[in-house]
Amino acid sequence: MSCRVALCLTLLVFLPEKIFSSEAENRSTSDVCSTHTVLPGPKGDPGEKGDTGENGKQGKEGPKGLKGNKGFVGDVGDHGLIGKIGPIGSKGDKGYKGLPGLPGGKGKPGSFCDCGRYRRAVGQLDVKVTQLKSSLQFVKNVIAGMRETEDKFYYIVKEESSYRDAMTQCRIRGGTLAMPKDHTINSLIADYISSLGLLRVYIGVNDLEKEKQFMYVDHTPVQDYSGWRVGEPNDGSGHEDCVEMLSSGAWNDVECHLTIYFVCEFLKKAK
Ligand code: GN1
Ligand code: CA
Ligand code: CA
Repeated sequence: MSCRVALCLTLLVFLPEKIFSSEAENRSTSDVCSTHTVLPGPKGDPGEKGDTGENGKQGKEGPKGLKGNKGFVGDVGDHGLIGKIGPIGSKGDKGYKGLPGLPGGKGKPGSFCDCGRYRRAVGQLDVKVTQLKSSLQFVKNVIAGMRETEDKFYYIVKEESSYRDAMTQCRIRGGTLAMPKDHTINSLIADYISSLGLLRVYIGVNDLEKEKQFMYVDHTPVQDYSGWRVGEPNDGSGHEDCVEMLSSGAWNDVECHLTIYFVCEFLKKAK
């Protein structure tokens, strides 16, 4: 058997039938084997076992599983923090009445009472208490409402008085009617009048001794400084010999029987 015939037989035995379905391959074999008649040889041994195939593709996602069983009871939690103090409780009921105390000791024997004498003494004390109350009220008013400079206190007395009564009231309290001798003191008194909501007070200036010769109550003449309102002093009625200060600080001569409040001054240290 020639080499060509052997090749032809080998092809016929071992090549799968599918190969012959191809027209091109068919034609080629026919060309090789067309001139010889051949018989098939014995069946060969089975080939070696093929290699392990590649891993298959990942399967599709399965359907949702059934709901699991209820879990076991959890562990006991940590001890909680102490709670806030609660609101104050309502008042308790009134307690029972206590037992009566022991009786007191026997008093000393009484003495003869001179009641008329005691009543008179009590009456006199009442008068004194009234006077003291009045003085205390004055002191309270003074402390609460007075003004001061380095060497003097000024106090407006809210008692409507004639000029002479006003002079007396200041004197019995240890002072005089106020004598504004410069602009600073004049302004201080004016502010004081305004702060009390007043319009006018007597000051310690007058021409009682000699008409048109205005003097302070310490007998010094009004000279270097004065606070006359425009047109004053005019001796308006022919009897205007006393002087008032208005809340603006301006001075005006008025009749001395006019009853108005007044301003006193008190020296801090006796000269
Ligand atoms: C006042 O009220 P009348 O006008 O007569 C004042 C006088 C003044 C005058 C100024 C009691 O007088 O002292 O000079 O205004 N009299 C009184 O116009 O306030
Ligand atoms: Ca006058
Ligand atoms: Ca006047």
